[in-house]
Amino acid sequence: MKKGSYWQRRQDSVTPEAVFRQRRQIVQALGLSAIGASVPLGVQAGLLDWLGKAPETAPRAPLHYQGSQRYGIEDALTPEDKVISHNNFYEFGTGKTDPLHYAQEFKTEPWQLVVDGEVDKPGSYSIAELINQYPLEERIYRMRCVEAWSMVIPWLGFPLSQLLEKAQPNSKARYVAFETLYDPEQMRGQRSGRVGGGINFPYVEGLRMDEAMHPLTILSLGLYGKTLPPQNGAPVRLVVPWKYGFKGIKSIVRIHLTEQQPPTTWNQLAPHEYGFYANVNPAVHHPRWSQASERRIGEGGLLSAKRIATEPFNGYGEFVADLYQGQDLRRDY
Ligand SMILES: Nc1nc2c(c(=O)[nH]1)N[C@H]1C(S)=C(S)[C@@H](COP(=O)(O)O)O[C@H]1N2
Ligand SMILES: [Mo]
Repeated sequence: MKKGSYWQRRQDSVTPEAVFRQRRQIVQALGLSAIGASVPLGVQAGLLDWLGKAPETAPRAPLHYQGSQRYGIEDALTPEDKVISHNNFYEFGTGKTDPLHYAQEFKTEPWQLVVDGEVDKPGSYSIAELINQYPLEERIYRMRCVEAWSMVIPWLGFPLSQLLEKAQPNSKARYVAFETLYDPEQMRGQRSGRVGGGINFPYVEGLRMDEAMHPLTILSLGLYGKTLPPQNGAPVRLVVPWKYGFKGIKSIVRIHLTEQQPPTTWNQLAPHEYGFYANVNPAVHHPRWSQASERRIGEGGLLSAKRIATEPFNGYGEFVADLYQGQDLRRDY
């Protein structure tokens, strides 16, 4: 990790809320409320992005945090209404707005996060215990979904390394496995293969030990100054900004240190399409689409969403490329 190469900034001068209000006024003035049927499909996504829609979401508590870091990324924040209404959370359905619609009753209290496996000091922690033990900071990170859309999100969290150090990994600990809650009664996507996209739940993810200990890897408990909404993975989720979004497992109940590389959900479902590493890489394409560029959610004009070039390691190469020295990242995709 290079020191002093990031810069700090609290927030964009124009708040997302102000932008949102403005757009609503323009839309009303133009009488555009009935947009849809007559607009070609390719144009609709960008148009809907631009118009926005006020998301109704479960109440969120403000969180205390210290400092805000961007790690070299100067992009404008994605407006909060986009961050909390365009989601991937297959436990609540495969559609981008399914999590917003179906996760609002999700119970995130009480909640216990178990840390066990190859450690000397296993434990189980409530969310309050985590917040009291580890000071939260704001991390403004790009998030690049493997589906070629992206956002810039102000997360609140703390380095995963702090929690792992407390557990005291033993000499066998080479990987870290993560597991989402399994609760079909609450999660409609876990009740049938169709709604949940054929995933074998619970959703599981994994990192190599050095990736898990990297200072950019955080456990997040909030975004935009408040606790996470359920659709973004409340009460605690992983954020690994140089990897595709699917590595950022949501609503975690267990962190398990292992000797062997753990199975991961998308790799199990389609091994030729999704690897264990899943580092953002514009030179290695998904078999069914290019990874050279991405659609930045919430940006672009009325008739076209903004497409930007995808960067190696999602723009975080100066901090993380060293982790993969000597590795062929075309094979280890
Ligand atoms: N448990 C679980 N975690 C998950 C997913 C999921 O379906 N289930 N989707 C992943 C994918 S594909 C992405 S892109 C991100 C999306 O995070 P966001 O909805 O907060 O933007 O969450 C990841 N974490
Ligand atoms: Mo994703």
